[in-house]
Amino acid sequence: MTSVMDASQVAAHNSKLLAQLEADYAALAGVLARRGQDIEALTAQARHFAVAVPSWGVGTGGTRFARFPGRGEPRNVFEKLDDCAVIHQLTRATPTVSLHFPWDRPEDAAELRETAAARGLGFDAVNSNTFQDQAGQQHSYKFGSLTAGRLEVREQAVQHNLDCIALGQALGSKALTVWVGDGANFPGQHNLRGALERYLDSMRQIYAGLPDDWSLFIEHKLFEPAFYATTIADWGTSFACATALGSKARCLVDLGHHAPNTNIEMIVARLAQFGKLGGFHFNDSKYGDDDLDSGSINPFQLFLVFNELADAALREPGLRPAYMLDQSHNVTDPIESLMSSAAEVQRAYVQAALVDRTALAAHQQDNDAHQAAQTLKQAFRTDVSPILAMARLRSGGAIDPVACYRASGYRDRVAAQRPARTGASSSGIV
Ligand code: PSV
Ligand code: MN
Repeated sequence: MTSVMDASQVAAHNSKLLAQLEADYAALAGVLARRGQDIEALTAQARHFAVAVPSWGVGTGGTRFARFPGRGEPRNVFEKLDDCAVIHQLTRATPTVSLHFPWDRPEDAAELRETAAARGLGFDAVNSNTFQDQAGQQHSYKFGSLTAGRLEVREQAVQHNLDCIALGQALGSKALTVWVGDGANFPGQHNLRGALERYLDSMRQIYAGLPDDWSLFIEHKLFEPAFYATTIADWGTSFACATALGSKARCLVDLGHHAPNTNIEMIVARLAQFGKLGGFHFNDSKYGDDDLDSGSINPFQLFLVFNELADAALREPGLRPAYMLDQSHNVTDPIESLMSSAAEVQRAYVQAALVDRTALAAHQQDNDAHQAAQTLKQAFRTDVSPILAMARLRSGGAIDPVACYRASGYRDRVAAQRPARTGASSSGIV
């Protein structure tokens, strides 16, 4: 495997922090032992945790007002893989990349697959894109894609998704995520029921093209770019469509795609209960689909999501939802944000494993709401940072990924190799 970062730099970084980490780890082990919990089992669990990096996340994002490019942004999918490899090398928690087509369409899929493998990376779900028009495209998606009133537009959108499946197969992916921005900006613009009927008709054709061992993830989103009625706006519609399509179709929950204050952990519990939880796009938000770093605004919500997942895993040991980040980095170095975000999602996963489920069930049975809530809070308040750092160290990563990355000078090096470009970002956004 070729490392993008010099392994000796990682080793030097770790040796400086090792004594401190060992002391913190021993102290936490003592706290957990008093609660009857084994730190080694938790560290082993943390080492198994993995979340996919979105290829579009390593480029600088923007808003609909402006984009302020970062230094050394990747200019193509191969450079994106280099950045993703740094993230995985230091965190050891991001072994796969989720690609977005046509933004990441390679000329030679085999070459891309080999390059990824050489960097220790594989591919998670591939994402189709019928929310933008591409150069040379015959029919516009201005008035919808899979739901469009005109048959030729729908056929083009279906074909794009089938092309994504073929490309994903060549790359070793096992899932297609479909998010469409289709909807209406005005009451009366289109027939609400008719749009969903056309969507289902299009999705049936895509579903028919899925290989046997593939999944189809339906991603819902409340609003934007449609501001009156989005066709796949909520988990209920997503669930109904996934059910209508068949067992390979499941729902994908992007944390930012709900109205403020929505109880997302309950959505997760419902989807898991009925066998339709396909995966996640992790990010955080305050107002809408802000695409902020995971855990940066509402880490308790993230913990509660993982608390439901931990409960569901006890009921269905085979449950394996796809974990993916989906964020837009406008003011930070994307590599730093993605490393920290992967660790925040991993943190919530470990904290959820700390919940004393026997005590929780007893408090629930006794209608002791206060102690039930405190049982969750105790797990959430536990600083599991030493477990995360030890898991990284033992897996060959960095004790402090951001510090190690900054000391490495990687951004300066790629800034010299990748001259700035104006216009669209390599993420495809803005
Ligand atoms: C839409 O807002 C979304 O969450 C979908 O997952 C897209 O594929 C992604 O963002 C990138 O724009
Ligand atoms: Mn998303």
